[in-house]
Amino acid sequence: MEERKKRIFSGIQPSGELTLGSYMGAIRNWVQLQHEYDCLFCIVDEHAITVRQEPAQLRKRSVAQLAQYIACGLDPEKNIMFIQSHVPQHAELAWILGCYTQFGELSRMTQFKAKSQQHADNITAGLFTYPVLMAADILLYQADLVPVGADQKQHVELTRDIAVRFNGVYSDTFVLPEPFIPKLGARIMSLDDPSSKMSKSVPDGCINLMDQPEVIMKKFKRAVTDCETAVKFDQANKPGISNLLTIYCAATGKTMDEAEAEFAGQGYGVFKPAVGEAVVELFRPIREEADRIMKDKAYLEGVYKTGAQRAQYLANKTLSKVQRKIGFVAR
Ligand code: AQP
Repeated sequence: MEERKKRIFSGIQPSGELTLGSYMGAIRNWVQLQHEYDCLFCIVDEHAITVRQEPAQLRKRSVAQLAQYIACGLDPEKNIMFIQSHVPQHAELAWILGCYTQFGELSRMTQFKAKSQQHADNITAGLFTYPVLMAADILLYQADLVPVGADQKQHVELTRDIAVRFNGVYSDTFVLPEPFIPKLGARIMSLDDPSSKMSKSVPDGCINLMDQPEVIMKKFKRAVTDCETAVKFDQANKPGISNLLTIYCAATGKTMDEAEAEFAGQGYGVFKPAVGEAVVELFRPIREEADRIMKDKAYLEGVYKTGAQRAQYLANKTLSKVQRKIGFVAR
């Protein structure tokens, strides 16, 4: 039998503008990996509603995010690109997997703890079971690899635990996925507060993919650093500068040693705008291409509709197998 190519599933919530964090932690790696793997790239709108969204904004952002994926270099011919809510098998499998997930496991998820503090007035069951839906997203496609930033590692590990448990009860059903976490840029921090992750639903300290150059430059010039002058990577004592160095290296392809040597003795007044320039140049062609693609609504609709059909075909295979194994009557 011909061996199938290894498969990747990954997605981003349309819960805000795509950021430098989403780009460095996820999309940039997708662009590389699309050449070696069979890939599914999703806009996970069902995850986004685990916290309150404004409907018109959610709809607009979901389509804009697809345009931005394509502008970043993801090829809709090569990859399956779709919107999660267009493939109802995600929600169906999530229900089933929820019955194979422990309350205690979900209670230990750090993202749930952080987000329930952030949204203390609206801690929904959906926010709590978010990792089960993520497990369904991944297992539905028998993904081998899940490229994510470091913050999502715990969810991929839980996905594996659920899959191992299910396979143990019903014999091999799911491929066990591995997280793929980049060496550089796995955790980009906020420019306002280098102790917290840059997050698209917390606009302060966030660089957005679609920000205009002057906005990017302003944000970098204002970035929080320290009261020294040396441009040196030192995570513990210089978290702001270390974050900026990481961004600079990821944006330019330079090594940390090269970057430190380049700014030796120059001070932050030179370094911060240089990081800004590097990001401006990295994002400029993406922003221009995304603006162009956004004007072609028919093209985008074609991409997400075709993507959903192709995804449903694969999703159905797994879902039917699962339903049969657990004892549901065939439809
Ligand atoms: N700051 C970051 N550094 C590196 N990687 C990051 N990712 C997100 N922020 C950073 C990675 O990008 C993908 C986005 O996933 P998501 O939007 O589905 O979930 P998230 O991790 O919750 O992202 P945000 O920006 O923090 O969104 P909100 O604010 O809505 O919760 C993932 O692969 C993530 O690891």
